[in-house]
Amino acid sequence: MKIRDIRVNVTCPGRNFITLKITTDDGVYGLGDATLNGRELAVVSYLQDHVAPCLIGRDAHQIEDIWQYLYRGAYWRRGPVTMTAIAAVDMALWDIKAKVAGLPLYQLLGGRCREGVMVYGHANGGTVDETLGEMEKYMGLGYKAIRLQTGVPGMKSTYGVSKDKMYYEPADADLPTENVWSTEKYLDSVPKLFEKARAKFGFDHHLLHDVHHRLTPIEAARLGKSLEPYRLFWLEDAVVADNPESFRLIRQHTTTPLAVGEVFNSIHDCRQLMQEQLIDYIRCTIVHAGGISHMRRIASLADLYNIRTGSHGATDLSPVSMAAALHFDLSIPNFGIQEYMRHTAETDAVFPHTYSFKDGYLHPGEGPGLGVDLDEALAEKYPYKRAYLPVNRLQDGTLYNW
Ligand code: EZ4
Ligand code: CO
Repeated sequence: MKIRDIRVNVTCPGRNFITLKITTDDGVYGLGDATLNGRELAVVSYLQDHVAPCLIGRDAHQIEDIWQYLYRGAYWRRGPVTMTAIAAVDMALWDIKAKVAGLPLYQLLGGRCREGVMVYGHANGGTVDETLGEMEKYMGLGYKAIRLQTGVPGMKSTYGVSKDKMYYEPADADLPTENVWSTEKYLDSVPKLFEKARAKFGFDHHLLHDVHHRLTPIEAARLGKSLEPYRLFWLEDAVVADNPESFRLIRQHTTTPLAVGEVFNSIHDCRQLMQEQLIDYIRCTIVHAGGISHMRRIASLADLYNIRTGSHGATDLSPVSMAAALHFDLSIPNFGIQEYMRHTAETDAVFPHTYSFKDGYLHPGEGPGLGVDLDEALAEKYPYKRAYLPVNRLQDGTLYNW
């Protein structure tokens, strides 16, 4: 079954998505997400100019060989652009294989290990009370796990607090929006949010929080310690993980579970954090970490150290990624939780899919393959629109992590 055609679809139904479509000489096609938020066209070129010419005529069934060919064959290893491009090919080939087998993808990955995929939703608001009102809505929708983010008094904007209550979209401008950050103000506000949430709603729901890489290790240690009474499911991206040893310091001070990895693209980014048991959840995601084939390796390594998965699943990961994540999440023993940020109706219409939400769990559906399609005629109506993530500056103007 030879690869006959490779196309890269670019569409912007409210936000940009890049989708790879691989078609075989039998007429079977598979889809792969290739969206890298704010740097989309770099992956488009990588796929069109450098990957597609090498794949035409290859056997679509040889998923592992093609993965190795693209990874080793480039000579230049790793990196978000390369690993996103490889991920898109890998996802599309798994989709093809499962379609040919006539099975939902999770069956080819070893079958289901659980009934459904527990997801967390995103309650946020400008004030603590507004955030708790949103939390109540998520509880009403059946969510078992909810991430809480709230505005910081004295700061105009912060990560995770949206203008639109239904959807959160940080890549909001033609040039990067400039935000101002104060660690001091932030550190005062977070424990108050969780104290009030537990006092009001008790301990029946899992609660999560995303620091979005904004603390130093000792600040993160202090935050983790101050949140211990509220028993978080996890504290996410407490510090930048470029230096994995930062987590050693946090670990020495707090039992609040730690999650990291949404910007990782390789098992080598995870290795030391796992082997030294410095984290509890690994947030790598199929689209940015080399596809299903590479994520299986990451999850297997994590399992050796009692680390569970909690894959990134924000709106910049397309429904193709979400479907791939659900098949993967069902099939691995050490799944923890899956992030789930709703897409808009426009996005859902461009990517018709079989996955569905019920009582806090997502289910991939039982059709063959990933269970997602691309409506190309509709996609064409939404041309690419340049959009950047914001940047962050300290109050004195120093550029900081967003
Ligand atoms: O900022 O996906 O946990 N989720 C996140 C996301 C990221 C965006 C960046 O593209 O941190 O909201
Ligand atoms: Co995050």
